[in-house]
Amino acid sequence: MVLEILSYPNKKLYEVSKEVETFDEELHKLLDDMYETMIAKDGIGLAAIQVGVAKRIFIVNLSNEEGVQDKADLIEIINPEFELKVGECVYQEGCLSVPGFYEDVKRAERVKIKFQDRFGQERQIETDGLLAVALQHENDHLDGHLFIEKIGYNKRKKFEKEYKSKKNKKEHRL
Ligand code: QAP
Ligand code: CO
Repeated sequence: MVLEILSYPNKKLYEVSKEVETFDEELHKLLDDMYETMIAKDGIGLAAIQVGVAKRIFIVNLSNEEGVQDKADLIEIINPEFELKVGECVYQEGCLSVPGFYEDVKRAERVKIKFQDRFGQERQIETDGLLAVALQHENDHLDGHLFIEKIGYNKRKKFEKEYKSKKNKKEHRL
């Protein structure tokens, strides 16, 4: 089932998500619906809070070397904890909850995270590049943060201007 994605400035997006304690059918259904929603909206990452569920869950599905977004590469992350963050990199980010806006964000270059899979099994990933960026972007959602909070003052003003202009156009159409 494709779920509705909450978008800026929905207050729910600023909530801090809670740890998952039960790895049951309901969790699996949520993960499956999140995947369907992310694919339907052309995303590469999605956190549960973006579909209104305040649980520490996100998914990431990057394209492979052939440029194919293969479900075999889907990563489901529950209760993540960063064990290492090193270096610095800048990547142009977007977010399904901030549609149509993309901006450079500075993050750690290499990360190591410890997390649980859909069965509650403990896992680890150490990575860099786009996957490291995606893990940090999605993890921020669990603490109620959006990437637009990490951009510089002038870029934030540019975002607010674009957002207000879009909102005005929408009101005009009514
Ligand atoms: C987070 O972002 C991310 O504005 C996932 O109109 C960002 O899937 C991971 C999207 C940067 C790594 C690097 C955004 C789709 C999708 C839009 C997304 C839009 C349609 C964003
Ligand atoms: Co996002």
